Amino acid sequence: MKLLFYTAASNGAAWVDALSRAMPETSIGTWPDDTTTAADYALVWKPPPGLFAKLDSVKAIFNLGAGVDGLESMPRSLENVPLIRLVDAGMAEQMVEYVAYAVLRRYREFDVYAQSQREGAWQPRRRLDKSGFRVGILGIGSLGVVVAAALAAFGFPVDGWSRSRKQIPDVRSFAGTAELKEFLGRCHVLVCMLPLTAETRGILNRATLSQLSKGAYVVNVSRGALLVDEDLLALIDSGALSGATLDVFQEEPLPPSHAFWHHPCITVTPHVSAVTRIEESVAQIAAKIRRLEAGLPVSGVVDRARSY
Ligand code: OXD
Repeated sequence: MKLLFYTAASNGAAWVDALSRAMPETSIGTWPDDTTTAADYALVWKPPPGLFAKLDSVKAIFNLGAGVDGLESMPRSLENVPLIRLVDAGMAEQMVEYVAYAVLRRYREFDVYAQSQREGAWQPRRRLDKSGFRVGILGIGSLGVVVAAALAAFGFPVDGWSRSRKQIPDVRSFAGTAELKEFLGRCHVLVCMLPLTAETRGILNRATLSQLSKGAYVVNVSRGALLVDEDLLALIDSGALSGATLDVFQEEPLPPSHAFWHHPCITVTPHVSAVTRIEESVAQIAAKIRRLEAGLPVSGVVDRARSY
């Protein structure tokens, strides 16, 4: 069996090494150096358009991450080739850590205490009413469900919004455009975990962010292009929102001149909320290739009409 491998990231050698150990019977060609024989499966992360010409005979394309927006330029001729994304592969645990930290930091007002410390002021504050501190997860997919459950276990009231209604214990599910306004109006913290698609691009804009509760906080761990940066900045500066923790940006690395870097109410991290773990991911892909070869179904197949 032959695999064709490409990643736009700098850790390609570690992937190829892990793949060779997990699938010793397989030969691995890397784009663009070694593409002589037609591959059975392609494993890609943000491939250049030229690579797609090599994929028309593959049995499936594996995306080396959860979000498939890096494959937007895939030609229609490949739309019947199954596209399979990573499912969890160690990412859910990291997402829980990141989001729980951001929510608890806001809820327990650590930034206010940090300011008091800088002023040398001993200023205890009344604990915020947790039952009124509602967290909304915008995008309740395989990672969103785990994050919602973790926040509910901390005792936060949690709502989730998705295209179709979900049944999740302790989480109220809102669905579709008709229920977005009500969902937003209840959020004290909005956690964005939506996939980036033509429908969700720019969904966090002045109109939608203005519907959040007064002084709400925004956490974006999904894709930078979901957010209209200037609308977020304007709403924070006007006091309508209290701040944001942002892990993803329209341009990455975030350009040095971007206002997010130095804004006192914005925390910036460099797209690290849930990084792909190579060993877990390779084990998942190898197991799925074995199932596909045996004619069995696999999870994580992207619905091309929905783009996730
Ligand atoms: C992913 C990512 O989509 O790392 O997996 O952003």
